[in-house]
Formats: sequence, structure tokens, C-alpha cells
Amino acid sequence: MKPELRSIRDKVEAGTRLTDDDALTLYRSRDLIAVGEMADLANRRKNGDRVYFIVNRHINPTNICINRCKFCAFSKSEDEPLAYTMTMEEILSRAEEAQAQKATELHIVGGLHPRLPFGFYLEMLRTLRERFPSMHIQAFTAVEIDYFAQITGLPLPEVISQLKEAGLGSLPGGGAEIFAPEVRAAICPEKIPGSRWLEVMEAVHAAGLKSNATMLYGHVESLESRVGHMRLLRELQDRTGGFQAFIPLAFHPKNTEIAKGFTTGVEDLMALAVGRLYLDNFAHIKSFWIMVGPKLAQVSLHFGVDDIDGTVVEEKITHAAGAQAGQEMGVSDLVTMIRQAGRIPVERDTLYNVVREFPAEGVRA
Ligand code: V47
Ligand code: SF4
Repeated sequence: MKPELRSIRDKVEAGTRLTDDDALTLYRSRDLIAVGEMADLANRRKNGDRVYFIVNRHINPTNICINRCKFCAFSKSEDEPLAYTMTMEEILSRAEEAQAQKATELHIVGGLHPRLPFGFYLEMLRTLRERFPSMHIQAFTAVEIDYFAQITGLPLPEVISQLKEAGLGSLPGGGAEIFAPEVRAAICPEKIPGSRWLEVMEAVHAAGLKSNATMLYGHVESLESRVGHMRLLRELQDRTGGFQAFIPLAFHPKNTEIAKGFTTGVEDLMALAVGRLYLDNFAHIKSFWIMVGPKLAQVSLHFGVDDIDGTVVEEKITHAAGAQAGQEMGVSDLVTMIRQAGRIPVERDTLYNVVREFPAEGVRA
């Protein structure tokens, strides 16, 4: 182990909170195995040998978006040929498929449509709740919630309360990107500032809803801006405790306006491991297998990760930007992946209640 990592390891062993400098030292060390071992210790202290997954289905009702972030290959303008908006029937038929596959969660996010009224989203939630009462609806990034406040002129708490009343169960973690203003100016100048993303999440947590938090890395950001991003998340979490999982998202460059290569495996594992070590008040670190690929997602289970998301079924955002992973993973593949890593697969619901625990046998020779 590199000498500069020894004092950090002592802190990790003692359960002492790491500083921003510590996180930078970890990132800069490039000592993947040492950092991974520490992250594994930190993770196992919280989650033991359990690794979580969920039977879920992603639905993206529209790709039309007024923001047109430079890193986003998914969004389109209204007049482009590939622009789409699903009808309520199309959304319902996807939810029906999810129900047939025993999904416990619908994950619904989309673009900021210039003309769809807030009522469309309330209606969608009400209809889904009525037709599929046992399914948890995790929907809308903080960016969409802010947009609803803008188009209705309603205060944030009122928007959230109406969504909650209509059936919203929790929020995913998208739209966070990197909070630093200079990075946002370069990659998503039209998007709400990081400070507003945090304000929306604080209001969401105050309303009693849980959410996730993401960090988009591997574009123009510096390591300092990544640490600054995580610091703001850790501070908010200290105040609210409303975040469930931290999900670093690997930037995919294809069809985007950002000239950069794909992230490397070491970069991906480091983002997850440093996240586990720095965010001591987050219960879960999720490796979204769609973004890092199923094989690296499996390896990440030894680098601080305790959650590999779920069955997903239809993923448009990362695939539009060149993701090589498939779109769907069956429960038995998820279970095998976790078992082969020597961990115990646990199917969870959105709020991390156990749905099914899979016994720890069945490892292939
Ligand atoms: O906010 C957009 C990102 C996010 C690209 O909370 C890109 O459980 C990589 O947040 N390359 C949406 N990333 C997805 C998201 C998410 C996914 C899975 C689980 C959860 C959760 C949340 O996707 C956006 C943006 O940060 N994104 N374009 C791209 N080219
Ligand atoms: Fe719109 Fe979200 Fe894509 Fe940005 S990342 S252009 S807000 S859909």
C-alpha cells in the first residue's frame, strides 16, 4: 500500500469520517486494490455479505426536452424525427408487462416537454396507482420536479405534495451531474443549478419521500469537482437522511456534443469505491450494470458496492449514448452474478425491504 494511504486506512478501520483531501488522495493514488479493499471493509460493515437487486422496469414517457444537455444523446427537440411522447395507453401497457414479470417498481423519468401539462403527470400517477396498486412508483428527477414548479407557478412543497397524493413513492437520483457551476456551464448550461437540485431534494425529503443521488463522471470535470459534489451530498444527507443510494454514472460519449472517450474500468471502480468511503452516511452504493456493463458491475461487488439495480427491461438514456450492455437482465442472471462474487443475493423493494433472500449456495465451479 502506498504510504499516503496508510493514515486513510487507519481512519476507515476506526470508522472515522474522511476529509475532502482524503478523497482526493484516494482518487489520485490509482492504487485500485488498496482503495477497493478499504471500500469493501466499509461496505461490509454496513451491509454484510448482502447484495441487493430489484425487479423493476424503466419507462421514459418522452424524450422531448427543452434543456438539450450536451452530454445527453437521449433527448430530442419536438420537430426531430426520433422525438416521441408515449400515450397513456403505451405507458400502461409497459406497466402491465412489468406487472406480469412480477416487478415491484416502475422507474419513470423523461425530458422536460414544452407542452405537456402538469396534469398529464398527475393523471399518469393516479392511473398507474389505481391499476397497479402494489407497484412502487419511483419517478421524476429533481430537474423535472423543478420544471413542474416552473410551469405551474406552484411552490415546490405544493408540487411535491400533489405528486405524492397522486401516487409518487420516491425519486430516482438523476439530474445531479456535477454540481460545480463551471462544469454545468460546460455540459448542461440550461439545467437547473446544483444548488436548486439540492433544494428540491431537501424539499422531497421534508415531504417524507426517499430519493437517490447520482454523479455523472468521466467528461470535463476535475477530481476536485467530484469531491465537491460528494461533499454537498454528504452535507444534505447529514441534515435529512433522505438519500438511499449513491450511484456514480459513467459518461457515455456516443452521439453527444462532448468529445471524450468512454470511461475505463479502473475509473469506474474508483468512482464507486471512493463514493463508498467518502459517503459514510449513505447506506447503499449502487453500480448501475447498464452503465458499467454486467461484468464490471459484478467485480464492483468487491469494491464497496452492495446494489446492482435490477431487471430494467428497457433502457434508452445510456443506450442512445453507446452503452454496450443489454437492456434487460433476468432474475436468475442477477442471482448468479451476485453468487459468483461470493455474496448473498437479496431481492429488495424500492425502500430496501427484503422481498426474497436467496440462499448462499449454487456457485458454479
Ligand atoms: O440524469 C444522461 C445520465 C441520468 C448520459 O436513481 C448519462 O436508481 C451517461 O439518473 N452517459 C438518468 N449518463 C439516469 C439516472 C438513474 C439511472 C439508474 C438508476 C437511478 C436511480 C438513476 O442519466 C441523467 C444523466 O445524469 N445521463 N446522458 C450519458 N450520455
Ligand atoms: Fe433533458 Fe435530462 Fe437529457 Fe438534460 S439529461 S437533455 S434534462 S433529458
